[in-house]
Amino acid sequence: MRTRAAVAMAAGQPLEVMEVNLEGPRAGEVLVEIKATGLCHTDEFTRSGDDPEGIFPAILGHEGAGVVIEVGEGVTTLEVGDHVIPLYTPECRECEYCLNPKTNLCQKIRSTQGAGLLPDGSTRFSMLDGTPIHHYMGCSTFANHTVVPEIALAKVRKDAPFDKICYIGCGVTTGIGAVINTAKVEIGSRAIVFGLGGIGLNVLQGLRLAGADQIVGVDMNDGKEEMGRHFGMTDFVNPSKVDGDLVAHLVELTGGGADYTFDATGNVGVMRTALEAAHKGWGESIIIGVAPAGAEISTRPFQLVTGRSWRGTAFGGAKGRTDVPKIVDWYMSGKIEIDPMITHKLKLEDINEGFELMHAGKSIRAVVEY
Ligand code: NAD
Ligand code: AHE
Ligand code: ZN
Ligand code: ZN
Repeated sequence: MRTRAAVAMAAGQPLEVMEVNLEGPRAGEVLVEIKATGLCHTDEFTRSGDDPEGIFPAILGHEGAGVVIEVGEGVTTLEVGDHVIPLYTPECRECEYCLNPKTNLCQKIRSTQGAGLLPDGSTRFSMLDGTPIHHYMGCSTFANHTVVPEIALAKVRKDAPFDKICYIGCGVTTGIGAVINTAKVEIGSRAIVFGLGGIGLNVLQGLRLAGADQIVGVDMNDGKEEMGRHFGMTDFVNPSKVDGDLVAHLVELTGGGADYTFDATGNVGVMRTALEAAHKGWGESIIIGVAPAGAEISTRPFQLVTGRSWRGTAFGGAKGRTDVPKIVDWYMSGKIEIDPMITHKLKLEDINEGFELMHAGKSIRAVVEY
C-alpha cells in the first residue's frame, strides 16, 4: 500500500512529507493506522543528528495511537479494529528481562529495533523509487500507517481519544512511571524536577499522585512556572535568577537536599546538579533525559560515598502491554490529566513547525492528527 509520512532524509534536515510504500505485516506483525502522534524531544534528538543510533532515511515518531487494520500470520492477541498504542519498549513476556520484575527493558527485538529494522531484519517502508526507509524505535508514528511487532502494541479501550492517549506512548508514562515504578516515591517526600517540558510536567503529576510534600521545579524558562504549578509544583526555581551556587540554593530550599531528584533535560551539567542536590545519606537522583553522542556524566565519587545514588529510567520503568492500558484508564477516570499539556495540534504537512515550537519553548506537546 501507499501511505503518507514525514521522512527524516538526513541528520539536521527538516522532515519531508511524502507518499511512501508500505508492505503488509509479516508473521508476528500488525498493520496499524496511526490516528495521532505526539512530538517528543527524543524525536528531535535523533532528527538533529545527536543520536548515536540515528539512521537515515527513517520515519521517526514513537508517541502514537491508532487502530489495527491487518494482522500477520500467528498474531493471537490483537484483531482488526482494536485500538492500540505502539511501544518502543516492547513486552514479550518471555525473555529474561520480561521475567524479571526489576526491569522493563524487554530485549527480544532490541538489536533489530536499534538498527531501524523489524525483527526479521528487513524494513516495510520504502520511497517510491524503491530506496528502503528505516523504522524508528520500532514505532515510526510519523506515518499514517505503520507495521509494528505484536509484542510492541498495547491494546487500549476504544472510548479513549487518540489525540490525548498518544502521549501515553511516551511522555505521560515516562514521567509518571519514573516516580511510581523507578523511584517508588513515598508519601511526604521532597523532590526536585529539572526541566518542565513534556516529561518533567508528568514527573510533577506523578509526584502529586505519590503524595510528595514538596515538589520543586527547575527550568530556565519562566513561562513554565504556571503549568508547573497546575501539575503540583510547590516551588519554582529559575537557575539564571539564583545568586551563587544552584546546588547550595536547592539544598537549602529542601531542608538539606531532596529525597528524590529527576533530570528531564538531557543536559549532563544539569544531571550533576540533580545528583548533588539529592539528600546526603539517602537521596536518589533519576536520569530521564537523553544526552547527545559523546556526552558523559561526572561528579566527585564522594557524592556517592556519602549516600546519594544515581539511577536511570527508560519509559518510566513501565512494562508496556500490562501498564499502558491501566494508564489510559487513569486518564479516562480523571486520576491523571493530559489535556492542558497538548498545547498544539498540527497537520502532518506542518510537522516541522512542531519542532520549531519545541525549540522556542512555546509548546509542551504538539500533536499531529492524521
Ligand atoms: P522538552 O523540550 O519538552 O522539555 C525540556 C525542558 O527542559 C524545557 O522546559 C527546557 O526549558 C528545560 N531545560 C533545558 N535546559 C535546561 C537547564 N539547563 N536547566 C533547567 N531546565 C532546562 O523535552 P521533553 O520531551 O520533556 O524531553 C526531556 C528529555 O527527556 C529529553 O532529553 C528527552 O530525550 C528525554 N526523554 C527520555 C525518556 C526516557 O525514557 N528516558 C522518554 C522521553 C523523553
Ligand atoms: N539511542 C540513544 C538512546 C536513546 C534512549 O535512551 N532512548 C530511551 C527512550 S527515550 C524516549 O523518548 C530508551 O528507551 N532507552 C532504552 C533503549 O534500549 O533504547 C543512544 O544514546 O544511543
Ligand atoms: Zn519520547
Ligand atoms: Zn521480553
